[in-house]
Amino acid sequence: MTKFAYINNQPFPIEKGETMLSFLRRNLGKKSIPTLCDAPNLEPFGSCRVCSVDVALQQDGKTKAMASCHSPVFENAFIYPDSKNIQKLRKNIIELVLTDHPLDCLTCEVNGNCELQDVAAQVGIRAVRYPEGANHLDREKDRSHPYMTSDLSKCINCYRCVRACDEVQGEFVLNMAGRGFDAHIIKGFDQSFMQSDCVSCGACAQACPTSAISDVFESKSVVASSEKTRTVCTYCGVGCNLEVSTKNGKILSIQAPYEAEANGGHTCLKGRYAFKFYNHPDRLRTPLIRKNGDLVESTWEEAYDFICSKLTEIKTNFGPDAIAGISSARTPNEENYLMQKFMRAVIGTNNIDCCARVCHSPTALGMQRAFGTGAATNSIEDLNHTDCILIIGANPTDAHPVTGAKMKQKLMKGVTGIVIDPRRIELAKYATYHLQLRPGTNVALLNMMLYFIITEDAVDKDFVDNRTEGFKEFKEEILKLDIDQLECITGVDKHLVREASLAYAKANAGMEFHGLGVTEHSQGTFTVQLISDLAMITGNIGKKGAGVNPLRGQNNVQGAADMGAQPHQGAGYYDVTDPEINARYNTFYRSKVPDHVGYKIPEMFDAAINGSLKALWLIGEDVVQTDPNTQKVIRAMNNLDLLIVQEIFMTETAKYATVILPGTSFLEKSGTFTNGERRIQRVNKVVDPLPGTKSDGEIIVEIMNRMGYPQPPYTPEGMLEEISQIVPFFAGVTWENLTDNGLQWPVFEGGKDTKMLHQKEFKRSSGKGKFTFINWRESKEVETHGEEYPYIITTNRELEHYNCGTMTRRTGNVDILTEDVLMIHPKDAADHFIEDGEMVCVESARGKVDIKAFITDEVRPGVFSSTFHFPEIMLNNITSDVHDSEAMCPEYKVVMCRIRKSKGKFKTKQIST
Ligand SMILES: Nc1nc2c(c(=O)[nH]1)N[C@H]1C(S)=C(S)[C@@H](COP(=O)(O)OP(=O)(O)OC[C@H]3O[C@@H](n4cnc5c(=O)[nH]c(N)nc54)[C@H](O)[C@@H]3O)O[C@H]1N2
Ligand SMILES: Nc1nc2c(c(=O)[nH]1)N[C@H]1C(S)=C(S)[C@@H](COP(=O)(O)OP(=O)(O)OC[C@H]3O[C@@H](n4cnc5c(=O)[nH]c(N)nc54)[C@H](O)[C@@H]3O)O[C@H]1N2
Ligand SMILES: [Mo]
Repeated sequence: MTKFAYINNQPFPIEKGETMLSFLRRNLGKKSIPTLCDAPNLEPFGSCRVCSVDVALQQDGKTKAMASCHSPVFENAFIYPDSKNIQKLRKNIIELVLTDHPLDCLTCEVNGNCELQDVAAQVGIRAVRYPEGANHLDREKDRSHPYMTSDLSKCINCYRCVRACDEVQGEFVLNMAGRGFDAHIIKGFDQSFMQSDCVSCGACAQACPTSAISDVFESKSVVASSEKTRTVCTYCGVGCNLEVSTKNGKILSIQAPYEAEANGGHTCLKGRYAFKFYNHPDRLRTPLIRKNGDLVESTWEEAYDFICSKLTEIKTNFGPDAIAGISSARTPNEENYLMQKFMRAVIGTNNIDCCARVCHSPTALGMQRAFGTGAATNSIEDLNHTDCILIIGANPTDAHPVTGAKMKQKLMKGVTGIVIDPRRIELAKYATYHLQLRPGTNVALLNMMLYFIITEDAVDKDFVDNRTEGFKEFKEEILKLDIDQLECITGVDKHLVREASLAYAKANAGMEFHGLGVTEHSQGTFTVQLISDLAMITGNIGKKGAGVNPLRGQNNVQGAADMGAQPHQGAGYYDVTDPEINARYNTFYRSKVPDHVGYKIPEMFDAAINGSLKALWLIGEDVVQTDPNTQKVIRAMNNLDLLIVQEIFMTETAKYATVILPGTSFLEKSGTFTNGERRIQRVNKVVDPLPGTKSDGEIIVEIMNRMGYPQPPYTPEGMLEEISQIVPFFAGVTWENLTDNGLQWPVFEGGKDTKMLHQKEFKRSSGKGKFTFINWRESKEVETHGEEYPYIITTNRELEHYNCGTMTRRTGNVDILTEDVLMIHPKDAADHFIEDGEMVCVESARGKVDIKAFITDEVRPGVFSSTFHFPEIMLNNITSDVHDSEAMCPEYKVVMCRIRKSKGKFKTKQIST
């Protein structure tokens, strides 16, 4: 039965769990009640009392002032939100707050939106009666950080920054020290932002209602009077929504919209602050063509003519399969769709791939085998409904920081956490179990878990019987395993594995997350199949708070594969070799599309080296820096007749190009990105393209037309309409109905979307999930090189830098993290007389790199870890081109190496920002 409460004696229905404030704002409007200490993404606090309202138990009865933000609304409450008494109370509070605040506050033009000013105006305060009350106006400003600054003379002790740091990011850097008049905000042990453990997410700056903590602004422009555009972040697959403030075509700042479903008012430092690359002097601004060995500026006309005549010549002389394309998961769906269409319908080859190959291709394949669909089964929001979070081979607080922060919050509040990682990642510190396995032994470890779940009778029999197939054979194989041998292989205590498996199996709902520590291995696809087995055996699929959730890497890697930027499946994951599908594509594209599988990226390089591949068109992927075995990649690039690089910066790969086409960044174009939870979101153009550049979509369309294929001019609306006709799970997607929060595919005609997959049946032809047993196998890398190179080096990522780093190295992030380092355990360091900060040489069968040692017990003895963000190091000089046996994802994570002190002196080149 509906319950009512009264506002000014008018009845309004109450919703479950509402506070008085949310009840009042829902019915009277967002701005109806002034608040200071309250913020949409923080827990109610009830400290400033500005939100007070009069409440009586009966109509016009005796009232009591109550802070509405933390008082639950109750049935038959009579609320008087603007009584005379309340108006006076609010004025008094604000006046006292202002008394302890710089006196020019009411007239100052701060760079952010000043909520205090707004609230003062709203309650009718124009002057302060007791100016001599101020006691902390001489506080020092903190100018240590490239992005955030504090001027605590403006602080009103509302605790919003402290709570944002605790409740949103979970970093606990900010605190209130002192008592009474001396109460003041401190960072860490009374340090500066830079000295403290701050991760620069900016949640405090966004939360601050004055500008006591704020973003650092380049100019004095006033953000409040700027234009605002909503778009989606270009970095990782979380897909944070951004609200970008611009003035006169320049970006001033970025905030996180509170109502964004993907990130709810939060971002990391990349999303919020690392945008200045967009108009950096190093941006490519004109096409370049190689003439007599040098890259020379050209017009777009010349570049197009050159490309079209070269491609035509190669196609005529060597056939369409002598040409290949690599599409960019950094660019929108529409551009990826066009690129694969160009390769298939205009050139006539399936030689098209994208960075999913080196990333989550095993996820797509493994999950397709087990469930029929290769995408995350659940939504990130499900973290609110889970009892157990299992994270294998992923490091979310660095690589997917907004999701990582949510996980951290859950783990701190008592949700069971299981981390399976050779490194002690940040979340391992909050988890219940950390299974610190030897790199390359996931299959053995997951088999141990599956063994215990079977032998300890923790199998969800109903789910297994009704929803799956292949269990009987699977179980027989699992029971044959020798647990002691697996314990030895993985290096993880079997008792610990047993406990962790039972904790996951017995949770009401257990949610699995995985990353590259799973996929970038020779048994990557098999590991994903075992992860799927683990979810099925425990019935953790098709329900809330559960599922298999790959943390997809690039902002649009899900989308690039959905759009068909892969050689075996076209747009919508249709098998290119199926004659019926082929006929469908032929009709749709009005062109003959080949029906044999094309080259995957590593096969492209092999073909270039052996001379059968002549031309490669590469959009937004720096393969020389990021693909394994750099010297081999360089050989491939050098052996091509035509290398087209479409980029925003002169990357390591672009240096080998025959032609360079200057594209535009996400801030200069419109389209859609699909995040890791299948959410298709609108990317809206924020600023005009830099002069001389063109959007990637426009470039592809112009080349299509010049090659004789009529493709209408690029618009996101038009492209989505075309895509929705061929990609079945986009059937109901239109530019308009995506609105602000996007839609999660499959999207049906009419626009209904899907938060969770496989609720009733799986997408495989039998409708059942498939159990598969896989035995662990030592990597060839270890077998071949283990003796000569006894250490393992694996890769991780750092929060501040993104992949090849072209973008983040051209922002203030480089002031926070300046170089790649080698994590080495104290024991290994001591064995080789290596001191912290010394240069070491790490050598593998492919080559060697000089890198600075960072001694830490975050890694286990025998295992090193590093990053690949800086071209001065070029870590991939040592990685191997051994691949996942099924999906050909490189085995970046297990590289055998040896180490010695290095004589080399080295300094990272600082790019001026
Ligand atoms: N800051 C930042 N964020 C990023 C990126 C970035 O470069 N910087 N890149 C984006 C991209 S493209 C991707 S794909 C994602 C990647 O995000 P993640 O999947 O989290 O990637 P990594 O940190 O490379 O590897 C994850 C973890 O695998 C562990 N690991 C290594 N070997 C093994 C093993 O054998 N078994 C297990 N269980 N674990 C192992 C590593 O120690 C590491 O902690 O991040 C995205 N987000
Ligand atoms: N050792 C080691 N190596 C690895 C990995 C590892 O774990 N270990 N991880 C691998 C993984 S998972 C991945 S995904 C790859 C990532 O490797 P890359 O895909 O090469 O890396 P990104 O830095 O994401 O850069 C892509 C390029 O796109 C450009 N770009 C950005 N936006 C646009 C745009 O809108 N248009 C155009 N034309 N260009 C644009 C950027 O300037 C950048 O040069 O690295 C892989 N390499
Ligand atoms: Mo990736």
